[in-house]
Amino acid sequence: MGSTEIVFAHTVIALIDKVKEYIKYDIGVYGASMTGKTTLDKQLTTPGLIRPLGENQRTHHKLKAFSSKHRMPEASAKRLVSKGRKKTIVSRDIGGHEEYQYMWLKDMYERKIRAVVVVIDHRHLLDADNTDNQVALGYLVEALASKKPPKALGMWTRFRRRNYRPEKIILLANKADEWLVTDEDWAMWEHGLIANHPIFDVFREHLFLLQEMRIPVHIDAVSAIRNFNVQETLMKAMGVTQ
Ligand SMILES: Nc1nc2c(ncn2[C@@H]2O[C@H](COP(=O)(O)OP(=O)(O)O)[C@@H](O)[C@H]2O)c(=O)[nH]1
Ligand SMILES: [Mg+2]
Repeated sequence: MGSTEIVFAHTVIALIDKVKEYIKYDIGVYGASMTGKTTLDKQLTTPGLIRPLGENQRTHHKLKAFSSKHRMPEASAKRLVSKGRKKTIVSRDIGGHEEYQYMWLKDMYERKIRAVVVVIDHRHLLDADNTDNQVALGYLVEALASKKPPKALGMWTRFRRRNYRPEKIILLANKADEWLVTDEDWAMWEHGLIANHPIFDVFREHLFLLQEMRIPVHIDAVSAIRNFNVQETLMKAMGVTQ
């Protein structure tokens, strides 16, 4: 190849990379109430300092007129940047209360999302009787294991999505500023061994199930409010960065 051709080839490769940045990657963000989904949504939309959200700022959805179904919040595009790479993702902020759980599945199947992001926090470490996080992950894993699209979709969409399933699960243990504190914790994280942290112990059974269903799981610690490791984890899990 002559030097002009090499320059040309490089330009084409750079152009393809640029186009790829704008190809939208659909993700679904689900998890129990108060784990930090809305904070994460805001952090991904506009990185910065996010006002702590109080108990009266829970995410809620109105019922549709003359229906028992809730109105879906709009999906929005976000630009992620990590290690000099960029990617556009699309997600929407759905509430974590039990009455909204069916909307997680509806969103997942309707938009055919590629990655399911499950947001958990450390509440089960603070109170061993609290199972909010386990219930949330369990709900999603069991729905995927059943291999049946949810009833809320309607016959036609259910038929069209009969073979759909997400490519991967990204388990984000949020509020790392509160639970990733000891030197030992940090050493684990730095060595890439965070999946061994006790915060994930209660999820092992469901994580084994996902592995057996051949759905890869990416696990990491983040802090949505501090913007710690959020974009890095998502970009790595999507395979954009190493
Ligand atoms: N310490 C800490 N608190 C957080 C973090 N992310 C969210 N929160 C707080 O957790 C609470 C619930 O957050 P929110 O985003 O509303 O959770 P959602 O119910 O899952 O949408 C709020 O008080 C947030 O300020 C974090 O990374 N660290
Ligand atoms: Mg919320």
